[in-house]
Amino acid sequence: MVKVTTVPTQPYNDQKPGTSGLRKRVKVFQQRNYTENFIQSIMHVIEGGSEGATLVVGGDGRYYLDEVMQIIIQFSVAAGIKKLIIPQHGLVSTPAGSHLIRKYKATGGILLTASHNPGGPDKDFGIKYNVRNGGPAPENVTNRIFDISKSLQQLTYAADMPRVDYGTIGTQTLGDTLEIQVIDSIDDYVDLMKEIFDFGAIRSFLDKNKDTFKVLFDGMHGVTGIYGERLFVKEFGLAKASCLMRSTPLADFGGEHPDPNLTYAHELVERVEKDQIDFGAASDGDGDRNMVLGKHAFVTPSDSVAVIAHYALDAIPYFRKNGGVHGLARSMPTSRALDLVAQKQQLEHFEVPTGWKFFGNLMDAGRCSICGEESFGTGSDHVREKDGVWAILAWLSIVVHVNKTKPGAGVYDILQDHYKMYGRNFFSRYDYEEVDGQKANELMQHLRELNINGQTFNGFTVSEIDDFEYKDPIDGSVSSHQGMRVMFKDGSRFVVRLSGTGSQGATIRLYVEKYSNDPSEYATETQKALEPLIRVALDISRLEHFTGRDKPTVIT
Ligand code: VG1
Ligand code: CO
Repeated sequence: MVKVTTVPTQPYNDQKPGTSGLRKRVKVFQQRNYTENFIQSIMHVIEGGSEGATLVVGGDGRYYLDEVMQIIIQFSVAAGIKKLIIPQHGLVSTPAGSHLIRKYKATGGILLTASHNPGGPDKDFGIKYNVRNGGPAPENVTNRIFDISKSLQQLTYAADMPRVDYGTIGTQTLGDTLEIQVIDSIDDYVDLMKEIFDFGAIRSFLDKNKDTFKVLFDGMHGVTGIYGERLFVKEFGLAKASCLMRSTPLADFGGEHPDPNLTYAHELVERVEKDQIDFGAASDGDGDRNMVLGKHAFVTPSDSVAVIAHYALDAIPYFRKNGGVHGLARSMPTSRALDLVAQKQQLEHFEVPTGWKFFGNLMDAGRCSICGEESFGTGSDHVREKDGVWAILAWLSIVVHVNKTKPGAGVYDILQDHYKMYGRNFFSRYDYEEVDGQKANELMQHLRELNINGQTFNGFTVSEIDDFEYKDPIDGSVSSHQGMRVMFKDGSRFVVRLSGTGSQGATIRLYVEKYSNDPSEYATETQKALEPLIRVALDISRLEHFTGRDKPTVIT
């Protein structure tokens, strides 16, 4: 017998979802009723009301997952939810979760992840609400969640319910109406990938070149290990011992940052060079980010989305099946390499604020097929989240495609060919983590007040400064203050914005971009190519003065 009770609660005032859900230290979520309040607030914003709704619930397997799964079940019973679809053991990547919401026509989903942030009792947890289209809730919904949370007075839930097991596939009923369906979490996603890519071609390429083309996938002890194993070992026939590393999901990600970049995936980076790996790839804790490497080659995410867009129609069957590529989009700080592909292919393209939620409307309207962010996020309209495994399979498909006419071509050659066609957009991001919040705001204020149009710094003449504002072309909603952009006459630019995903202090992100169509520069190392511009950016922003930092925490 399930007993529902209503108890008083005290609201918290800091439950504002950031760029992608509410992310805080586990200790914060463990405060009295903290998690309960937030889940209750979500129950109040479910489209069409919680009664009769279907939700997909799962996460990246990080510490505290089970406690929150149980809380969600307790509130679902009380809120009259009709059905919860739970991937076995509650494990699901963010893009696979997005797919489940779409495939099973659920009302929405609750994804339990703090993405690439570390996990464990002293690290981070996160709760994200996704809506019917499978994408992160748009700002009008997250704002409502926040408003409700600030004045919440009571909680209605099945407080004393015994723990519900979701380790076994099957269906159970709780209370009068709640059906809990535990499903295989990998099948649906792998089926989707099979519809998108030519698995036969990938498998036969890897088989034919098994002595010369080496693949290594780094799951970073996040959730994608389970998909990686199914794909690379079972579907593509590679040997587990040689093609996978860190593929077991762990609650603390092995104590590391599950963030696929040159800093945190250094073990993969080293192995790619040492073991002469032709194709190295990694994904983050919740599987929406990706990094692709080759021998002597690192694909910057900004280039990645441009290269994928360039080859999409020829190398990825999905786009042919869907009548072509219908528009491209990137987040504002992402380099403009993608714009050049859009111009060449005469495709509509969009520049949106940072955060995947801004792509959803464009995709739903059929105006964006492929999009990306500089933060190792790449994806398409097959789901409404960025998709790390998808991006990795897209690159593998491009390698297979290019090898038809250029046997032996690898990631390095594909990049150099791209630069020859379009020129190269050098791009780098400097992150300053855990900076004092007030100092970070002072820095932004300083940038807003700058009056330096026409002035020249170290050879770079300022042409325009603005605070990026986006008007959604579909629903007309406006998002302001999305980052300060300083543009120069030669087309270079830098951008400064504050992170919306950090859980401690403020993180300042500085993005720097410079275009070159001088072939003698295409092989130049990024930091070297950007050095003069970075100095100008630090000079104009007075970053060192405001933060007291003489170097960033992470460079990507
Ligand atoms: C960061 C990235 C942004 C990304 C977001 C969520 O946000 O810059 O591009 O969409 O993380 O990615 P911010 O506000 O910290 O810059 V994930 O993989 O953490 O869900
Ligand atoms: Co992520």
